Amino acid sequence: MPLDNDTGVRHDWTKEDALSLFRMPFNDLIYRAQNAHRRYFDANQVQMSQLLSVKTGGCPEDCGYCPQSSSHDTGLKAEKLMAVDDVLAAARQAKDGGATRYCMGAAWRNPKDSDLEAVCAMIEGVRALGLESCATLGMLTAPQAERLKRSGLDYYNHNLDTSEEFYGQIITTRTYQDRLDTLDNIRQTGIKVCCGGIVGLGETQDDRAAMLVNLASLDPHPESVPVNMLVQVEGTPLDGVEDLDSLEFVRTIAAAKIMMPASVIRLSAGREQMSDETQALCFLAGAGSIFVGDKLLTTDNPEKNKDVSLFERLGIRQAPAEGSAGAA
Ligand code: SAM
Ligand code: DTB
Ligand code: SF4
Repeated sequence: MPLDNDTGVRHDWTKEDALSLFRMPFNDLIYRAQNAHRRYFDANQVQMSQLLSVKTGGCPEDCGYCPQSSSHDTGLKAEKLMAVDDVLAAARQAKDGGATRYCMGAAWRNPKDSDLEAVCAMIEGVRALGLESCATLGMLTAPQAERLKRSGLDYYNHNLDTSEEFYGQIITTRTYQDRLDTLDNIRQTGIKVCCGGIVGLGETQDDRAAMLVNLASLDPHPESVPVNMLVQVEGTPLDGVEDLDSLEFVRTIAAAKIMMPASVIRLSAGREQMSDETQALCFLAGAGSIFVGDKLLTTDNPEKNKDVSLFERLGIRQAPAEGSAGAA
């Protein structure tokens, strides 16, 4: 495996390199990941973001994991885009609850230009509250990304989700290349990139390694890398798939941290189903951010008192806004 350069930040990871990380003895892997984390971050701080689904359900994409796809019968009621004032009232509550970033998600294939204007008003309002802003609205054209930048958007979330090889078994309505094109459109504007994936879909370790290689090939690395554990939802094709071993999930976080040390790795969906001990191992492996609040987009997330207790028992403090060490 090539030696780290001065910064530890590399864009030339191969799948073999990544697989050898996954296959390291667990203690060695975690030790290396924790060291990588400490080069760039305070290891006892975790950043807190809060999500809101501003446009729920009825999505024309067929992502096999997602309760919001109109291809799956999950009983979720499709809703219209929320009113700006309602979003800002919820954002104010999130700020009072301690979140430093507010992430607005819409179940769209791509936004219509008219909808984008309303989302831009939400972004301006969120920033006026003193929160960082993040949006995830599906595919974007270059002019749409520029419009979001003008509204002051700090981060855009758009995931690669899995390996290119496994991708076609999970999503058929848009291609891997579509995703890379959107990511490029975002990067060009200067909006920070939040891009990661989802594990526990029935993919192999090879797929997890390949996904991380693709993420680490983005140059610069995404500033924020969400690692989602599948939340199984009845009615989706992936409901009932075999659970991923929680230690393999921790290994995925650790490998992501070693491969993208200056990026914030986000312990994302799936915390409600995780033990405190698994979450603690994720922080040890270099996860520097979580979603707080009782809900993610449509599924449950741990209640505030559980997170407060976990942070207290681990001596973890909340990271101030702009926890990222910047683009690498
Ligand atoms: N519609 C937009 C898109 O797909 O880009 C934005 C929202 S989508 C819900 C954002 C990400 O959430 C997906 O890329 C996927 O990684 C994650 N996600 C969706 N459903 C999930 C589930 N059931 N469990 C875990 N993560 C999930
Ligand atoms: C991401 O990677 N995970 C978040 C955020 N980006 C938008 C969403 C998780 C969604 C989990 C399923 C749900 O609640 O609907
Ligand atoms: Fe739609 Fe996003 Fe869900 Fe895919 S993940 S079905 S694009 S909301």
